[in-house]
Amino acid sequence: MSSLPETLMNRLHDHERLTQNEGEALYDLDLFTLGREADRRRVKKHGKKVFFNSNRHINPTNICQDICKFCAFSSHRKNPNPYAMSIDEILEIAKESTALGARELHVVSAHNPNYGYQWYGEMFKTIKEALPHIHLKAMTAAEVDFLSRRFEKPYEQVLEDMLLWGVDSMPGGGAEIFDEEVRARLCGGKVSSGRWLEIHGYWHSLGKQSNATMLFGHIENRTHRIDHMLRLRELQDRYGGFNAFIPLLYQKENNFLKVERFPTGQEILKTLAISRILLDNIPHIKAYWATLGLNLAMVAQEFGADDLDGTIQKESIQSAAGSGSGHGVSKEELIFQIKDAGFIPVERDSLYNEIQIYA
Ligand code: V47
Repeated sequence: MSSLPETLMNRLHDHERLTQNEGEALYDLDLFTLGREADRRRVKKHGKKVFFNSNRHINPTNICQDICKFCAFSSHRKNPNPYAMSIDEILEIAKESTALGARELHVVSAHNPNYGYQWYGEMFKTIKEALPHIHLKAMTAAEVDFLSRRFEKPYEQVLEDMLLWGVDSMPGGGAEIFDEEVRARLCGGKVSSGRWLEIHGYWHSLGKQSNATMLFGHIENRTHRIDHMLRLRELQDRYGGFNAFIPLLYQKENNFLKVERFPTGQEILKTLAISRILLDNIPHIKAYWATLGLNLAMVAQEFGADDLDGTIQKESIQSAAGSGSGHGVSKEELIFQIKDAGFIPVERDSLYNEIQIYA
């Protein structure tokens, strides 16, 4: 049973664009009604397809000049183990990963003041020269902002240099929660919300694509989540460059953020479903299995999500905070899970071109 005013129910059924207040009110719907609305939109866009890719995360360093309270990856965490890879080490990992089937390298670093600006260029160019077919999804807007400030270059120049270095698309990290007050408590000093959005907007204006994340389940509330989604919807109306929205569920171990209550499975599924409903202009909703766990990520496919991310091979950021994603998952397992849940597995590339449908 729903408990929403009739006018809002009608607007929801008619797929009209909902406002901040209406978005917040969606949480009052029972899970199945909300899920059905999200699923209608998902089926209209993607039928029964569930997308995944063959990828590998590489995190060249965990030495960071910023201190984000939720972060367990940085060497400021409770159990420090600072490292900084050389370009040769990164290349070795890149080669191993492609030998294991990765088509995409997701390269994200902490904000290490010891790497020079040209180091980034050399690193990406070295990978691209050795492995020209690999897709480089690299550099969050937080890193772009860090390089821009550290080396006193406009962020536009950093983004244009990334094109020259061979970066193909940008990941959605560093968005956290856009609300300025919550952000100041979580990660004051890092890229501001406005700058995060400007950086993605400029990247899109260059004809390139990216993703957008939202870190949830910590000190934010529903109002902040809806505000976050609507800021993304507004930017997407201008350039259309976001491929996927990725709600990242907060992992609580080994960091300095004090959180007392964690979201229920219902709240998590509602948040994903609402994102599918509100973000009518972002094609894909990713239920990132590394933070949700594979089981809930599969259930989320019934609640608006259509993507799981990928095989990952190795993951350091969420696993440092307690997720079970450190060693990735095999492609065969993803295919089995997707089929077993009654969906159609589709291996995609990084820009959602379909590579193989496992009917
Ligand atoms: O921005 C850090 C998050 C993000 C924690 O674009 C945490 O396809 C949960 O952005 N609990 C980086 N999350 C990862 C990221 C990402 C991941 C997968 C796919 C894509 C994509 C992007 O990890 C950070 C931050 O929000 N994070 N600590 C934590 N304790």
